[in-house]
This record gives sequence, structure tokens and C-alpha cells, in this order.
Amino acid sequence: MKMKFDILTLFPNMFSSPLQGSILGKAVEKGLIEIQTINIRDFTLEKHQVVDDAPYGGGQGMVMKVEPIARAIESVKSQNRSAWIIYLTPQGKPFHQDLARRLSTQLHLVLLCGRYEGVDERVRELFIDEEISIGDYVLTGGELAAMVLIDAVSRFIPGVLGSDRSAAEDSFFNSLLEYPQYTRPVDFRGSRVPEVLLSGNHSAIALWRRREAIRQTSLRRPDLLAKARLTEEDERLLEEVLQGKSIGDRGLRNADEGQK
Ligand code: 4HQ
Repeated sequence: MKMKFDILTLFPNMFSSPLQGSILGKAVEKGLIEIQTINIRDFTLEKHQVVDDAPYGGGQGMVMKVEPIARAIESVKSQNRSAWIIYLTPQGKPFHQDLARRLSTQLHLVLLCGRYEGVDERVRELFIDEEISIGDYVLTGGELAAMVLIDAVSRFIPGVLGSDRSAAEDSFFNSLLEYPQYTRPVDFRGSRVPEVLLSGNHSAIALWRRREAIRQTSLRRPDLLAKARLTEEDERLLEEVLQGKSIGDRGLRNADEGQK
């Protein structure tokens, strides 16, 4: 089934190039996803099309008015009552791979992009199903956050990544970082591709990659490693990593082990 994304924004133009390019553009062409931008300004009732106003109680900046947003959401909902309404905000639950996977099971996501100081609180109270943050930093609007979400969610839709790849196979799936990748040439200014990758020994290569994934994770994201479910072999590889074997050693050792 085709998945639909409706984006409610004051800046629909921002979405043209990122979503037309490359993989997402192909997914749209293949009919796997549909992305529509809806300009909140089109849902104002007065002639000056005002979408923001000063905050009650004073303070700096402007707040997005409830009425145009309410009318825009109601227009989307009138087409599909089961649409799931998301507001992108630093106050939302942190976005991560598991959340992307769960959202990919919805048929119709509506992404509300705030500007200025955000939306009138009654928008959240009355219309929002879920609030999501893409990270602890402040953007100029929710548009880039919506694009991040669409990109990560779309990768879970069968066919989007191409026939022989699935997002479920990504290393994040086992909460480890990816192993290092190499392509030609074998020698770049004296820096060589690990020998094991040239050996043609598939089990040795798989073992090397697993060990290097564990190494990268241990070095850069010990928090992820602590949460990962490691097999007994993984635990053994972690021991080797912690004993400080170098990437180069590893490659040669693995090739040797594999040949025994
Ligand atoms: N903003 N994750 C402020 C974000 C954001 C984030 C969106 C800026 C909402 C009102 N959204 N507007 N971080 O920084 O999702």
C-alpha cells in the first residue's frame, strides 16, 4: 500500500528539491510514497492572510495562530479520518530508528511544521497525536525536521531502497555502528585496504566486519554498545578489541583463521 505524507507548512517551496532528488524521488515515481505540501496560509479566512500573532502575556517573537492550522488539519482529516498528526518540536519525543520503523506502518502521516515561537498551545491540545523532536538543537522551523522524518521513515517501506536491500538489515537494527568500507584503489598514498577484504574469504570478512563494527561502536558510542544484545562470539570480538588489536592485525589474523 502506498504511504502518504501531508506536510502543513508556511514554506512549501522548501520541500521541492530534497524530496524530488534521488531515492525519495524514485519512490514517488514508483508510487510507493506520495508527498503533498499544504500551505497553512491558504486556510486563513481574512484578506490579509495573517498566520501569526503576538503572544498573550507578552514576550518576544510571534506565535502561529490556531485557526488556520485547525482548518488545514480538518481539511486533511476530512479526506482520511485515520491520518496520524505529528508536530515537529524540540519538546517532542526523541526521533530514532525504532520510531521511524513504527511510523512506517501508518498509511497517512501529517507533519505540522511550526515557525517563529511555535504554535498556539491549543493546536497541540486539540489536534496533535504525537510530538517528535529530531534532536536537541533549535531549527528555524519544523520543515527540515519533517524532511528528516520522511527520509528515515520512507527507507522502511518495501521497495524504496531497491530490491535487495532493506532498512531492517542496517546495522542500527542491531544497535551497532557500521563497519569501515573501502573501494578502489587498494593503496591510496600508502594507506592500504585491510588484506582480509581482498582475501575472498567470506567468513573471515564477515568476522572482521563484525569486529570492526563492535570497535567503532565501543570507541565512538559506548552508550549504544551497552544497550546492544551481543552474542557469545560478539563478546569474544569485544575482548579482542579492548585488548587493543589494530585494524591491520585484525585483517591478517582473520584471513589466517579463516583458512585453518
Ligand atoms: N523546531 N526537532 C522551532 C525544532 C525542531 C527540532 C521546530 C524549531 C519547531 C517552532 N523540530 N519550531 N529540534 O528545532 O523538531
